Amino acid sequence: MPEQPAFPELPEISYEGPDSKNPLAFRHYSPGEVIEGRTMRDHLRFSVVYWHTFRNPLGDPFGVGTAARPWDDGSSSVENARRRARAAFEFMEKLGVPFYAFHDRDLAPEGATLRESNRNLDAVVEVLKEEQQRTGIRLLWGTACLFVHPRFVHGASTSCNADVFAYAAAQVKKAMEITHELGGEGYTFWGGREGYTSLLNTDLKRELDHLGRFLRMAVDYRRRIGFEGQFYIEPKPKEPTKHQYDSDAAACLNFLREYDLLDHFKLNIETNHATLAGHTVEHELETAIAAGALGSIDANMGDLLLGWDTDQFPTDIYQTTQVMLRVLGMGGFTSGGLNFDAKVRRESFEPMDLAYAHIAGMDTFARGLKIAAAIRADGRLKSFVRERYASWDSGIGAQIESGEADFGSLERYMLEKGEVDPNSSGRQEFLENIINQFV
Ligand code: XUL
Ligand code: CO
Repeated sequence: MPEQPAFPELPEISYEGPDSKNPLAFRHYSPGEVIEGRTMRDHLRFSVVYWHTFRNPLGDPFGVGTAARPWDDGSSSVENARRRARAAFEFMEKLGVPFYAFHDRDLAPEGATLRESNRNLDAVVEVLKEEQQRTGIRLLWGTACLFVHPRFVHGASTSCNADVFAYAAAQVKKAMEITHELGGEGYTFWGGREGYTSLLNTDLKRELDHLGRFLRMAVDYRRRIGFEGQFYIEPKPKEPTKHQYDSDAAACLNFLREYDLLDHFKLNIETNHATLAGHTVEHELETAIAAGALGSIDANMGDLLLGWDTDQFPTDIYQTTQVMLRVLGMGGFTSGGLNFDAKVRRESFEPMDLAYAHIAGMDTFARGLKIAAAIRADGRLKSFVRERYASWDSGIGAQIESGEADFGSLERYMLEKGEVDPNSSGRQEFLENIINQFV
């Protein structure tokens, strides 16, 4: 802990139950409470993101940053970065969050050379290691920032300039090393500028091949250093580029299959990226789960009236219920978790807003978890769906599913039968009302 606390007004947050009016308490997140055989802490695996929570100045395209962060002197000194790391752990410890996640460049300032940047990073990793040991807080995943610096103007591994590919490789190599050193449970690849803004100047096939080559090198290097954390790809359709190659879960899965990388990666699904892609988050989760590839979740939400990645703290109980239904349905997280890739609004600029935002996000997910478990225990939703597909459990349906049937046998079957059995109603409104009974 820093000598002077960074968050003097923040106590350790504890569970006080649904009736508490204390804004600095959990109403639903009771870490030790067991649901479906696991504690809430282990189901939810909350993680604080370093970039938004400790580095985002809260600017927007029309105005400068507003964030008041008294522990941060605003300089890009290594000393400031080390002090910031202590403040981050004080915050996470008081909140009772078990994990965090970072980009290399959030942690430490970029130096004049790669060598200097690496040295800066090592100086901060030293503090992170101490703080992890002191608090027991662990690293959910690390990643490299391959999109802020002007050298990445045309992308990183998909840049038209081979030197940029080389720089990105060197940077990811170091980011993987520090993630490994800190015992990280995963490593994420988000294609910050891996895409294009105009096809007129773009060799799409060549860029995709380069991205495939880059990820293959990462897989090879992971083996070299014995890093066993899970690799994730994080889909996002656009922003900053007009088209990002890892645009949605289906595009990522197709890419990974095409480049024979599917055994080495899972997906990190982010709510607001799903909605930017024109999908619901539950669609993206189900697509990933169907391929056995849901790894982790960047938990946030968007704003229906704004068409960009607003990265808001998740406070929509209906949505967290939908997410937790899928997470419980797949048997829970293994390496992944609920990583709050979310930032407070520009208007919420005081340090305590960071606490209120995380408490809100954690309680909203805890409530979603409880509701999802109740819906599952009730069983009506599941049995409706099972019933809806009952024609596949025996007879002609079972023959089709097992591969026994062919076009000839199906024609014979239908010629004899004449017409299909009547369809039954989809009962959407009836089902929506069942969900509402629990929310
Ligand atoms: C950007 C985004 C990233 C990744 C990590 O929209 O979600 O912060 O989560 O690079
Ligand atoms: Co994200």
